[in-house]
Amino acid sequence: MPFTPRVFSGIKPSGDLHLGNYLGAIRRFVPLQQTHETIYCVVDMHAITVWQEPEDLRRWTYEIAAAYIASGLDPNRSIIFNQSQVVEHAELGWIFNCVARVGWMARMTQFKDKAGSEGGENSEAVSLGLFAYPSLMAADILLYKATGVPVGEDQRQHLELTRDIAKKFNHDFRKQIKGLGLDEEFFPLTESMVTGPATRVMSLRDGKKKMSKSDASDMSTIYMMDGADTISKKIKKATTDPEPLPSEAQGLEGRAEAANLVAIYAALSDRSVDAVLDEYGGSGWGRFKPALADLAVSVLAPIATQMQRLVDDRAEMDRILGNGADRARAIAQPIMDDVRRIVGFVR
Ligand code: AQP
Repeated sequence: MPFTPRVFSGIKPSGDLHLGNYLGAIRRFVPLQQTHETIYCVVDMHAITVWQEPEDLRRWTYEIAAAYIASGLDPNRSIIFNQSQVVEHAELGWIFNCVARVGWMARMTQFKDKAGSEGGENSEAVSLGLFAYPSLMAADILLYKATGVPVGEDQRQHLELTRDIAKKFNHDFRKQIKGLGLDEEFFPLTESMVTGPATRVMSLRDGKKKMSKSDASDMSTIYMMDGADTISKKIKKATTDPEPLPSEAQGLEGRAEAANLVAIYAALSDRSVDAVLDEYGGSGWGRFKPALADLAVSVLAPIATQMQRLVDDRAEMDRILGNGADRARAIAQPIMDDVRRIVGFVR
């Protein structure tokens, strides 16, 4: 039987949401509601792989759910919830810890980056959870047999690993899967959906560094809740080179900062990089930066206002997250029942 076209994605509440999260993930979640069953999660269990103040974790959890809705996700259509409310994520994550190999995890560049920044040379100082992060991520996706995951470029390697885990599970348990009369391809080989001009938004201060929640420099990151003046100031002060904009995308090669700002403009206006350069080719930054600032404010300001309204109404947010968790569980539980039988757990 073919798998239901179903999308899963999540964001971890580990800091204030930024333009990279918006363009690389959230904005792209919205149109998928028309074509897929959509499940969007706030992955709080991933957030605690590095220390989080519990009060901040709670606040960011509400903020991300609010950002989903304020950006156009309809909670009656999409399933919106926080991961820890559906305990099956942890259960399948554990099973996948026993399917995945230590060597697979050790190759993950995100782990190497984070272990580097947390523990210096000594990657043994980081949590065990951080090391196992990708197998919990595989569980998030496969718990719903999701066929696609919209993410930014930085998550591509983790999605490859999700496919490796699905393949190994399907292979290791093929006899049991067949014996139970289930489809041989029990877990799908989920596709990563990394599309659009801004799948890797870079820091405004350093075109070689990803824009990230945990960047210490405020000026390098546009936050979704930044006010209009702050957004304009950050864009106007963004690092660039002295050259005018080229007329074709090729002319952006070797100009990381310029390429980043043009990609942001393209993604915010739903145009291609070429279309943006058609309009701005030959212009200097004095023309382009104010236009980008106006565009960013016109997209982000109404979202921020709506986010604030939603986070102020915790009762409503709790209702939405609770309802989403109930609907998520209804999909996950029958799949977990099969997994337990396949693995040989007695119930
Ligand atoms: N700079 C980015 N450009 C495009 N997409 C991005 N994403 C993150 N940064 C960029 C996408 O946002 C989604 C959620 O990411 P996450 O919060 O789960 O983890 P992350 O990728 O580690 O994000 P951060 O902001 O860098 O958080 P910290 O600093 O806490 O690690 C994913 O789809 C991701 O691709």
